[in-house]
Amino acid sequence: MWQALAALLVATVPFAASQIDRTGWTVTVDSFQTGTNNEAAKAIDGNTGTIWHTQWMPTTVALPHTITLDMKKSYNVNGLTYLPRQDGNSNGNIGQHLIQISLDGTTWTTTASGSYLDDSSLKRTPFTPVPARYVRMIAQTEAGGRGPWTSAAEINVLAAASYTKPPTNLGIWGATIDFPIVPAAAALLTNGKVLLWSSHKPLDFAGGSGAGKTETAIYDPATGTVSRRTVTETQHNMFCPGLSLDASGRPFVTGGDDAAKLSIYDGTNWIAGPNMRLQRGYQSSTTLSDGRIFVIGGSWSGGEGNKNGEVWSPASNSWSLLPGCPVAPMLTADKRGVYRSDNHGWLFGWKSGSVFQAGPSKAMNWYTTVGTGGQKTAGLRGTDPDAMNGNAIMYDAVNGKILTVGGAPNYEDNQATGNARIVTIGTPGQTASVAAIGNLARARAFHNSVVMPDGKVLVLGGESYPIPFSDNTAILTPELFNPATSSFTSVNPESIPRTYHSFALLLPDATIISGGGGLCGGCATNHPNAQIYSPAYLFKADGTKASRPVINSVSATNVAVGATITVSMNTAVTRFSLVRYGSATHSVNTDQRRIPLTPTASRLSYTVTVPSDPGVALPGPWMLFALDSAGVPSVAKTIIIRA
Ligand SMILES: [Cu+2]
Repeated sequence: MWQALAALLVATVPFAASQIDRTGWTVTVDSFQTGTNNEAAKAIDGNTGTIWHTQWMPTTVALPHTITLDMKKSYNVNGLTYLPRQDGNSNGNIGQHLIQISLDGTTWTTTASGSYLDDSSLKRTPFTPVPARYVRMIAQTEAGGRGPWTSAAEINVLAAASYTKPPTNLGIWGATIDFPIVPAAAALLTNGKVLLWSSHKPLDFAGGSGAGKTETAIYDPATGTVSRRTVTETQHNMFCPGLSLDASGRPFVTGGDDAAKLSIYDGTNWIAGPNMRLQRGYQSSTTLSDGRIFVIGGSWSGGEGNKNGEVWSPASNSWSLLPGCPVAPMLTADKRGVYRSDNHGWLFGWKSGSVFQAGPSKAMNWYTTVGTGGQKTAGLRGTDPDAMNGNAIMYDAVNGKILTVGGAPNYEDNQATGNARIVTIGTPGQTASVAAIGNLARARAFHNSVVMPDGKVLVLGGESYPIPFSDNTAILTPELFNPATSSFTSVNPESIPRTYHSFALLLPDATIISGGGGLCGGCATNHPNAQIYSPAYLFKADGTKASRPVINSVSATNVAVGATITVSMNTAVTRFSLVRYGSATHSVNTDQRRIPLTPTASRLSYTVTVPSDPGVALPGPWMLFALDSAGVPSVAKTIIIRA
């Protein structure tokens, strides 16, 4: 990572299209201070020393405040930059906001929302290209909560190279969501919100070992609001951690920059757990069939080598080393040695307390966590090379089906692979069966993959030549895996690179959030934002929104494995699925997995049965989706499954 900092000095910013010349524009605002040279035009005068400021005397004017730019003709636009005041005063820095565009000044479309960091740095909000004559910012809060003011030194609009209306049958990227941090890690919470965090700093990782704090944010999809919180309670810099959702859905964060620590978030409070036995960073963890959590690897932090397995037990809230779970069989042959070769394991908690390790090493392994642990080879992943920073996704847990996709032999500075394999597992300890399928059209590493309610898997972002903190070979076009054909199709591109330190997660409304990337201070590759993708299944053939089946009620939301759940629908559906809540950091998401369910029906009342093996239906929170005959999914009901 340290050596990679040199590379960012020459990195380019793909979205940094040119600023549109503001000559002749007019600007209108809801409020400005008279008599102090703070009129609206100061936001587009090219002078960073002058500011637009809303009225503060003799009385203040309440938020929200709006500034509207009339560019006098239509442009294809794909972003806005906001420079807060540069005079050392923070009053009026914009926090929560909306960015909207219009062709006629009457009908407005939101292209971005979210919250900016409360500092004087330039705020860049890229968004999906769109034609617009008018652009407006609505400031909903003052970033520091100091008063009801809004101020701006400069606002610029960025021109897109081109604009093509994206076809809905390839899914649609929604408005950009701005965050006050670069989210390098994320987890879906059982309250429907998304927890995000960076390091001890909002936009930078450097110098964080021992910092004892983490910058976090929470995004609420229901309201669009983004809140920020500095977490000091657990004295843990959670940058580059291991991450799992425990049996009750709590993000369980191990190691990283503060390499022995354990922090658990219960949705309200951060709780310090016992230190791990070994110090780790870039380890992986997975929740087990009995609700314990297994951790292995992690030489990026806390010393190099021999990062063998250990397990946390919720019953005793303590860690135990597992001497029978050596890390050696799962090392890659990385040119940087063990510092990189034990990173980011592809772990799956499975039957009878076992763990299946599908990669990134070309060797696959079984671990057992019973007693003092055990390890057994599971064979090679076909002819696949080591695939660091690739993905493995269990898209059908009932049949033990795992898609592996992408990655690179070395952590950085080498060509990624586009290889894809279907790995099938069954009884723990048995050699896995491996089938090669058609490659990705675009080789990539540092990407993320998300399993969807219908069993398809969206592969997003990444770089074809992985270099941390670089977007030079960023891949903007996601590819959609169809398990029925074992093939990939390209969908509408993202507008923002999602490479190193990015994340993606399925949301309960069956959309996918893709965000983050960077966390390198003043670099050009910081992406403190996300976008939400609405897959094609949410649209009709004519491009209008599909009408979605609605789960009126479920007979239980907290069930044991093997339980039956009766689901009352508003309309006929043909299938159901359970998708476990996800967590994501550094291209690893050991939490998500999908269980297809075949219902029995009595009119609009459907009965589904949760698998009886807790290694398949891993304990924790799951999203229950109903799908109609056209494949349109409902919004999910959350079901907690107990071992
Ligand atoms: Cu990292």
